[in-house]
Amino acid sequence: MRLVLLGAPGSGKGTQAARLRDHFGVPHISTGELLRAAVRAGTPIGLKAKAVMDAGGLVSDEIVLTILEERLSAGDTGAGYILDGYPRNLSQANALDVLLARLAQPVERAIQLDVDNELLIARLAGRALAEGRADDNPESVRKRLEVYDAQTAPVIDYYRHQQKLTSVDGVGAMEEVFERIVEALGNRFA
Ligand code: B4P
Repeated sequence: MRLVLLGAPGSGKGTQAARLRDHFGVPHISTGELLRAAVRAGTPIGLKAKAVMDAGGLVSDEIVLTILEERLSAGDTGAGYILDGYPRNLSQANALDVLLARLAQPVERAIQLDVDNELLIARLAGRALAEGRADDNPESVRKRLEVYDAQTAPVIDYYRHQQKLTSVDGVGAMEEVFERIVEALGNRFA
């Protein structure tokens, strides 16, 4: 199964991707996690990315594509992958199609998690208290939601035009949302 998970910050992408990984037995590849790992490790990429991430902006396409290519070359995606947080703009969506065509692993499906802004803000405020992530402060959250509307929302139409998109209601208990996604994916991947 080769799946892209789309959704605003706080929509549950990371949460559901981890469950889908366990369910389908394919790797969960989160560009946010890869970038946070680079920041923790203090690599040159991490040093460049940190300020942008903390402010709620998008890290440059070039940097993110570099870490994604590196991750995809690990050789564990033969049975598929769950991509979480990539692509985040149309240029990344195009770059991804080129990269995956080269690897003969094109995206099969895209799932969009639909959650309204009020709930997104509440969830991220909860995570700020629980985990203290540097980009979950109110100002950065506001910026991330703006960036999502301006740059990432058009990616939804990109996959709709490719007839790969299914929108799933992301409101409800985590388990309920997970069941909706599995149902949306249908028996094809079970
Ligand atoms: P990400 O790590 O992708 O962070 P995110 O969009 O905030 O989503 P995340 O997956 O963490 O949260 P989730 O919705 O699961 O990106 C962080 C930053 O990295 C970006 O702002 C950007 O700077 C950079 N970046 C990453 N990818 C990039 C790219 N491709 N290009 C450029 N820059 C990039 O969950 C949020 C919270 O909601 C959690 O606390 C969770 O417990 C809770 N939650 C989830 N589901 C719930 C439910 N059903 N009910 C109640 N709570 C729920």
